[in-house]
Parts: sequence; structure tokens; C-alpha cells
Amino acid sequence: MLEALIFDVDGTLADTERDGHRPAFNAAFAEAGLAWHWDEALYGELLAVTGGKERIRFFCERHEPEFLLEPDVASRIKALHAAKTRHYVTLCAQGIALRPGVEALLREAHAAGLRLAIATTTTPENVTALLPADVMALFEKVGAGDTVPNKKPAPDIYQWVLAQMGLPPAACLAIEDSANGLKASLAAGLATVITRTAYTDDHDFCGALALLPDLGQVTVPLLRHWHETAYGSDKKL
Ligand code: XBP
Ligand code: MG
Repeated sequence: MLEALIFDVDGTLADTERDGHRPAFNAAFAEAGLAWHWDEALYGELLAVTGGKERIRFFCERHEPEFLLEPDVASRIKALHAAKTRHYVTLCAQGIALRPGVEALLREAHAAGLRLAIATTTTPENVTALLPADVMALFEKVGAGDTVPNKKPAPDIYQWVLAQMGLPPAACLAIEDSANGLKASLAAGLATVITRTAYTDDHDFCGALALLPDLGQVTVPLLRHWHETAYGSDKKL
């Protein structure tokens, strides 16, 4: 039986890469006096790596290798990332809209008795900053950031959330927006619904249970139906 929904955050609940993360990275770079600027196209490439600190290092490996030779580079990346988080939280306070259908689906699922959780690579305070308090309160568990050693596409954050909830993967559905997210959820054994974004439109979503432009038309009965197609009739479980 379907008991829980586990949501990714970035790209899934809101278009945060476009409206929050990319501008926040660029603001942090400018503040640090670095002449780095991540435009839309470059950022699309950098999204191959999840996690902000990991993404900065990946950018340097490709475009600014000499930065990695500086002493104490790990601390410099950490400081840049802390500044980026500060800018991101400010952008959230100014308002980043949830994607179509997200809030209605969360409320419908909660009212229907489904348990809700988050599995994201982003920093925990970013999640709290993004979601209005009454939406945040719908989630029973939040797995985020450096809680686990390996970020998506590793399954760690999903496995951590499942363990925290005491549920097997077959009792849950994951909702994701990206190929790295899908790899993580599938590797954790979770049937997964994809809500794609402009950044992830061309990703390979092989193995997804459903592929959608957004969550606007998604209802709890539809999710139960998809879950049933993945695992057979709920009644037999
Ligand atoms: C989201 C991300 C995040 C954000 C940055 O991946 O890749 O890294 O871009 O977050 P997913 P931090 O949606 O698959 O979880 O800078 O806080 O790490
Ligand atoms: Mg995502």
C-alpha cells in the first residue's frame, strides 16, 4: 500500500536553480571579488554535479584550475558556499514561488493520510527558507545536505529518509525533476514520478514511473494508481 511520498526540493517543489541557486552563487562570487559568472548555459552543465560545494569544485576543475592550487582551498570553497547560502536565503525571503500543483498536492496527500518527507542535496536551511512554515509542517522528515556522505545520484539520502520513517521503498513514491535525482531514487528502490524543468528537459528519465511537465494535474488517486502499476494491486500487498 502507498504510505508515503518523498519529495526532492530543487526543481521539484520550486524552480530554485533558476530563481535562487544560480543568482546566489553569482552574488557570492561577486562579493568575494571573483570575476566568475555562471550564465544559464554554463549552469546547466554544472548541474551535472549536485551539491553547491561540489559544484564550485567541479567548475574550478573545468574552468579555474589554478584556484584549486591555492592554499586552504577547501576552506575558501566552504566560505564561498556559506555566502551563497546567505544570498539564497535572502532570495527566498523575497519570495520564490512553488511550482504549479505542488502546494495543493502536498495538502491533499497530507489530508489523505499519506506521510510526507523530503530527500534533497541542498543545505537544510535552504529548505526552511524556501517553504512557508505551514507547508514545511506537512513534512514529517527532512533529509538534506551533508546528513549523508554521498549526495545524489547516490541513494544515500533516500535510504536515510526511509530508515528514519521505518518504511520499505515499496510503500513509497519519490517525486524528482532530474536524472541525478532519478538515479538516486531508483538506486534506493523507489518508484519515481518525474516533474521536469527547463534545466532537465533533455535528461534521460529511463525507468521513471511517469514523466510530467509539472504536478498541476496530479492527484492522490492518480499517484495511488501509478503506485499500483509499479507494485501490483494494493490489496495484494
Ligand atoms: C539540487 C542541487 C543543489 C543546489 C545547491 O539537487 O544540486 O545542490 O543546486 O544546493 P537535487 P547547496 O534537486 O537533486 O537535490 O548549494 O545548498 O548544496
Ligand atoms: Mg532536483
